[in-house]
Amino acid sequence: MKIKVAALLVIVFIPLTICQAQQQLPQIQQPTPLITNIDNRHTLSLDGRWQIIIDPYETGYYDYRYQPSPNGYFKNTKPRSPSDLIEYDFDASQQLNVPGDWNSQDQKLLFYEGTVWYKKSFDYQQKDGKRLFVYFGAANYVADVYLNGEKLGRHEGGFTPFNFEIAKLVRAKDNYLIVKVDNKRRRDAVPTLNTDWWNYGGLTRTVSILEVPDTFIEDYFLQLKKGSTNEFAGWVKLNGAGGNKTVTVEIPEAKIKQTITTDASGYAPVSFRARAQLWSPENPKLYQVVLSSGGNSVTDQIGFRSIETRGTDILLNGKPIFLRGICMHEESPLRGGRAFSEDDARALLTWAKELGCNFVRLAHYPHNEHMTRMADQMGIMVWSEIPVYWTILWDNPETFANAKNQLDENITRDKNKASVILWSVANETPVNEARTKFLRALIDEARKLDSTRLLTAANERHYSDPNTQVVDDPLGEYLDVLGCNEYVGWYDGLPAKADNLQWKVTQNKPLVISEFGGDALFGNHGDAGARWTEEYQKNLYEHQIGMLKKIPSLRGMAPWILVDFRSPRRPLPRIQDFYNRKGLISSRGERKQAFYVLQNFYRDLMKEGK
Ligand code: GCB
Repeated sequence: MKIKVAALLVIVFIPLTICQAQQQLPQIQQPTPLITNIDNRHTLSLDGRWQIIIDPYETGYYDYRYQPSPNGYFKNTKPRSPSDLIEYDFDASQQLNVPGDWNSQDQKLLFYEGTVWYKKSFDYQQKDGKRLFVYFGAANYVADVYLNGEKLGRHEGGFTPFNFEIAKLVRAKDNYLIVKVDNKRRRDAVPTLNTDWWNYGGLTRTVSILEVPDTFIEDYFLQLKKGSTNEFAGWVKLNGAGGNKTVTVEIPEAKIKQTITTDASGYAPVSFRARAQLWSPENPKLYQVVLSSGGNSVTDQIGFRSIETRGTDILLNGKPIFLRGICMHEESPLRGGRAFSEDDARALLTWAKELGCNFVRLAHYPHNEHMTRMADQMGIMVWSEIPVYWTILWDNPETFANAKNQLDENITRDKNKASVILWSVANETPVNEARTKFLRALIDEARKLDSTRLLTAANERHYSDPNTQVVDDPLGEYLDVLGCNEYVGWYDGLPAKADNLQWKVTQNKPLVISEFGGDALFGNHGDAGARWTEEYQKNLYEHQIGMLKKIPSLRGMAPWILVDFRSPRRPLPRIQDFYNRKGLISSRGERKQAFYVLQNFYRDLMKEGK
């Protein structure tokens, strides 16, 4: 009998407890729809020195019962009398630069993974009829954002931008913006626990306040229609309008001026025919595009080109091309740490050009917007990727929603960049049904948002016999371009193994070898058979090139990688010292021997008109 009563109590009380817990959970507000082309809008920069509090136990967020505390550090409370007990003080705390990761700014934070609180004060004289947003280029990984003690919301994902509307909370003097940034790795996150790059935490990209009129141009898409070189198509989206507002789209140099009218949700489709000079690596022509509506006007520099496939060919503006590429991480060649500036982007892409590249794979996550803008200007085609890497939780709907959101934000930010020709949905994921379903849904999403670009993923290959490599991942069926990573000569045998390998690619689509390579410490010399020497890496590249030349459907390559980069997976003392040494250039900018092997190969390709 007693047992029955206890069971009844459990039945009655468990649901109640769950309900109460749900009520107590703070509401997670999502950021407002992403505003694009922030660089060409009226903004106030919040970059510079921010005060920070390192909070490994998240004392500033949870109370001692591990419940979210209503009086966390985001309240920025100050003692009002000498008897008040306040155990933190932003104003007396350490400072860090924003943009910038915390790991490379303070030696004690090099390996730190956890929470750091950031605070910035600012004054703002509001003007009538203006709306205000705070915009973050990126925060790695979860950001909880508060203004003057009120929560604006939360953003998850370390490499894409987000914004919140703030006018109601802003006052003329002493606003305080506080951001809790947490870069703890999680099994269910994107990426997951296991990667091969440094988990740089913090406000890694620019932060600004954006001022816009009541009704403003939130976003727009203007590209050539798939397969066409003279039909322009896209849309403009107004924020704050009812329907029936006019928007003007002008490309003065091409003598184009179109006026369109928005529907009830603020959208207006754009389409017209015109002849324009097409964007290409040889002629990276960008047009000034001016969009205006009411009191709001936004200017952009957009290139127009078509990109498509035909059989195993990739066609740029209707002509077959070969992607002479290189992979790169978003690490500064000038300072170390996360790259974030225009100078970082220019330095990296200049090195890629020196190598003879017309293409870069921005691995393994969206890089900052300077990279894609610079690639537009310099005429370098881009593979743009989200961090769906290795072994994420394919069956978890929240993991999927997170990956999809990162994909959406990446496409939203960069869909007008002519340089971006490929969206990649994943890197080296295991072949199974749940994963293929997950990735297929991402591919569908990307096609829905952008019908003009090609879809790819860096997949793997396997052996059907000791001399035959097979590329037959079922995901290939849904891709336009087959990406394939292989490490013949490094993880897979020795370099000469490449000489006798045949490649069988089952799908009749272009193949891009999206990675190959091996580690060499710059200045470490020895026999070509000795690992970690420049000679070994050079030899590996020579054998690889010999093999790749024989693959009939090969339409591009992006060896791993332009520059050595930090990785916690690489501890070997005196050789790696927590760097992945597969760079063709050292982290100090020195070219290794293999750099020149690839450079010569790319020069030969160029001579052949590829
Ligand atoms: C890979 C990964 C890349 C690694 C690389 C390596 O296959 O895609 O992220 O850094 O190999 O060096 O092992």
